Amino acid sequence: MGKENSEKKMVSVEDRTMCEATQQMLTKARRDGVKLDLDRGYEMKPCPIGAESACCKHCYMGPCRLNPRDPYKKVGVCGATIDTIMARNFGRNVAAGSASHNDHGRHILELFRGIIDGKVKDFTIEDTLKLERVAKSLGIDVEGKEVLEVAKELCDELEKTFSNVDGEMPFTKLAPEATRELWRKDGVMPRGAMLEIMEMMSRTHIGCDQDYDNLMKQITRTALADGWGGSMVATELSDIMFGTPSPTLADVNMGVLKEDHVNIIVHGHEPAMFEGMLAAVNDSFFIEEAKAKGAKGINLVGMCCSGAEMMSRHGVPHAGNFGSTEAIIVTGAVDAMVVDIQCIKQGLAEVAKCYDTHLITTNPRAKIEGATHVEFDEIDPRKCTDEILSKAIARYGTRSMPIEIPKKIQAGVHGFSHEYIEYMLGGTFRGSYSPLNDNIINGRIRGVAGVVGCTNPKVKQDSVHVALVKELIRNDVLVLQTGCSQIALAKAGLLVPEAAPLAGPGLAEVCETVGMPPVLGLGSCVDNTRILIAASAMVKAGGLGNSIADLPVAGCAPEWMSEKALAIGHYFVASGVYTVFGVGFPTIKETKFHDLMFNGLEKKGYGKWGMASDPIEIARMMIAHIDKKRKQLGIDK
Ligand code: CUV
Ligand code: SF4
Repeated sequence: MGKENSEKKMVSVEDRTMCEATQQMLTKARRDGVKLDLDRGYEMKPCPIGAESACCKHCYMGPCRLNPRDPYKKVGVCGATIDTIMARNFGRNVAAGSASHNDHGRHILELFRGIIDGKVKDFTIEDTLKLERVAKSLGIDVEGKEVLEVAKELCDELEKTFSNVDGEMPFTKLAPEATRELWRKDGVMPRGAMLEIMEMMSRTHIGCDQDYDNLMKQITRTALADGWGGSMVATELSDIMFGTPSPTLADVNMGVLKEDHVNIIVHGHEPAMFEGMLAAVNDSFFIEEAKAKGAKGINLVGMCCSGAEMMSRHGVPHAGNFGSTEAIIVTGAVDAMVVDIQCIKQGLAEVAKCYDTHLITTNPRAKIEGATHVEFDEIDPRKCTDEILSKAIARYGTRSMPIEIPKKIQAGVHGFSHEYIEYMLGGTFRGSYSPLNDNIINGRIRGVAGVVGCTNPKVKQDSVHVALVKELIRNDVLVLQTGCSQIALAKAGLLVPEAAPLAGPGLAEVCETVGMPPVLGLGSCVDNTRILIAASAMVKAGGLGNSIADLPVAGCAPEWMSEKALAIGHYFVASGVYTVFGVGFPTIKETKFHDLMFNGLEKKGYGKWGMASDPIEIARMMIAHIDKKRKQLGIDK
């Protein structure tokens, strides 16, 4: 009877995901009796009070639950109002998201210092031109200095991103002056990330900051300490160490797995371990080992954000986004899934066990019960990568499961760094402004949208991303992408110049002239900072106002799920961008805090939040905002 019930409730795989490869694997998993996140997500009934952030568990007088339908009727035991409770919850979400990116950025900085000190020998400074450019942009005098000298000064300067207790975070210098003036005037200029996150946590303790407007200031500062802080450090230093991406052809989707190869998937966020793996799989010793076991070779592919980063930099194939990480193990063809930090579902351990796949954690900050831990150390990367290769090759040799790899594969162009976008659309001045600004002013390009972020099993995987982006480009909005969203559109075949006819006539003309796709893939989540830098460059190129808030741009994370996404969303809002989230939003509409986020911030000169779940509705909201900005700029002919 229980079984009958659950079968009746089973939603068709086509309703869980629009990714055909993932559908195929979900069908197989159901047949095999293995439960995936895509089905768990459907079966979970989220707490309706928590979903709207109407509960607080910041002390043990509670937890206190307020009524989302009548939010001002009650207060918590301590007297906290709904606005205080929502602001504190949101603040702690943003603190966690900002902490994740800053921890990642600080780790990258440590690697950079290790190279400078000579302790790290397996990595190097790949892009010395970018090193100089970034150092100069922070006011470091590079004249007549050796590479290592400049690197050391840059490293010392960027250390302040994390450790400053006063002053202004280094990379905020890159923002337009008017935007920085606003931050200074309101007292939200970020100092050091560790300080901002600590202060966010302390101010949200019971009985501390209980004014939602004042809390918003620290929330804003904590978010800015992500976008103009740790995330930007991660992107810029990774480019300097591993190379700045330029357009690269890469294959995406589960068809990148090869039945007759040892398949190793790397999934996570930090590039160092993946770079180490890439070096190790080309070692002839292991290739011979693999051949001795009957394999044709070793196939290294990525997933999620580190996958997106490696695809951008080196054209490493990408097997799928967040919604497909459990599903791909169902192929039986994954000999090892190697992970580091963030967005790694604990459920992977169970699925890996069912399909005899090695799930290998590599980072001391992220172990998983039931997984094998092989720690990665930058000073001796081969110790870890060699052990992983041995395990994966041995598993190939003893494969006993039937293998089923979905034959889906899609080529696309990835790796549009902000430098490349500037070069491609702004390098040569034609009119009074850069060609990108010219094309916006003359209306061929109506505006620019960033469509980014996760997939979420609450909604049909990829479907909102794909429908939204198609609608935006159809309306001549150039789309910039990162993270799991970029992978969704890559699978849908839009990251190729041949997709230009799907764009409106103006954008299509620009794409055809330049030879670029209407949708540009910028990389991983930390690479959202490339959008901040590109937006700042648009302001500096002239003709489109004085601050980021003046630009005809908008952002969206249509299938978001993580606290990092909230931190990213809020740093875009705080930098001046209208940012729409899909799925749902942890606030109650009829409250003062919600009104501050969705209206009030814009009146103070920032961007603002928006929320809608239907992709066409989201597109309409973003385009309406772009049109409003065009009108304010007087370019709405
Ligand atoms: Ni960092 S944060 S699911 S991997 S985009 Fe993908 Fe991106 Fe969200 Fe996570
Ligand atoms: Fe309840 Fe206040 Fe304690 Fe929160 S801090 S749990 S609202 S008493």
